[in-house]
Amino acid sequence: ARRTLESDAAQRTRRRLTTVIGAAAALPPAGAAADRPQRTIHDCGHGTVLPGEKVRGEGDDPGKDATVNRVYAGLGATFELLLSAYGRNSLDGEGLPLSASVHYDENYGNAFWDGEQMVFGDGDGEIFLDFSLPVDVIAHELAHGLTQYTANLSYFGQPGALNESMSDVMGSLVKQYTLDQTADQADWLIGAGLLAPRVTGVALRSMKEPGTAYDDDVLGKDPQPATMDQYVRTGRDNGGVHINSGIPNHAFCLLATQLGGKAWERAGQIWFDTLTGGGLTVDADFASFARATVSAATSRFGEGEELDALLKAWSQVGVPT
Ligand code: ASN
Ligand code: ZN
Repeated sequence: ARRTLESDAAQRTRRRLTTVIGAAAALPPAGAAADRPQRTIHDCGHGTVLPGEKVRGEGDDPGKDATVNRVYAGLGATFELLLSAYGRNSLDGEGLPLSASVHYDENYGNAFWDGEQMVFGDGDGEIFLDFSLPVDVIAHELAHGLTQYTANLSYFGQPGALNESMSDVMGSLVKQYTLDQTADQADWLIGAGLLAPRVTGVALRSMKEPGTAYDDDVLGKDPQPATMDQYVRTGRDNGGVHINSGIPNHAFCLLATQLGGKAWERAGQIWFDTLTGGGLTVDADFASFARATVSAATSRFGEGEELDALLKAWSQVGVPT
């Protein structure tokens, strides 16, 4: 029974908080369950009615559908990174249940967050395969929920590209976390394994070398810039949200590889603090985001190698701090 009780340290902390600020309620009750994900996966059966039929709930054994099982695991991996690395209990910080639907529509070549849940298409098999295949794509969609509950960056122009980039950063971090990779070992690709064999390319995007993920007759060439001098001014794609995200993506990759080690620990912490710390407005542009990362890094790590690497990374992509 001892195991189910609070540790001595937790009891000491509780007594101290209770006596000092009368805040016993700030700690979970003795013996409370650890934060756990609350996942539900639905099957749209190739229709477009959401969420579709529930096919797997939290704690259910894996079924026969590999897509369902991959999405369930991907939601779990994302929940786990948020909790273990950043101490956040789900997207809203309060244990929000995670809902996803698979087999959306016929040959649907995308995945998305609809404001309440994730949705995954199977692809057409000609250009795109099943969107549940890359764990970073699953985490990307989930991270749109995290952004919605925090900085709530608007989905157009530079704030939109920052919204997109935050999802790519979290996507890549979840992949690196599940593979236990260092920044040097990571491929920094988003959507590796998603392109059908006939497509000339390796992924949807590259954070290490934006603009090089594919060059194909049907898809065209990866349009992402790596630096501000290549910034794309366009009205398409909500003002280039999936295009100019290459610039903050590249800054993050430069920072993480310069620091070395596990990218979610220091570089990821700075980005997480920036997103959740209240220092961003919904219409933040690249420069104001960069300044917010500087303030987050300084609060978290002081004026050391993290700050030096951060300033260098923004300078390399041409964003002023
Ligand atoms: N897969 C895309 C994304 O999450 C869907 C979209 O354009 N919103 O960014
Ligand atoms: Zn996105």
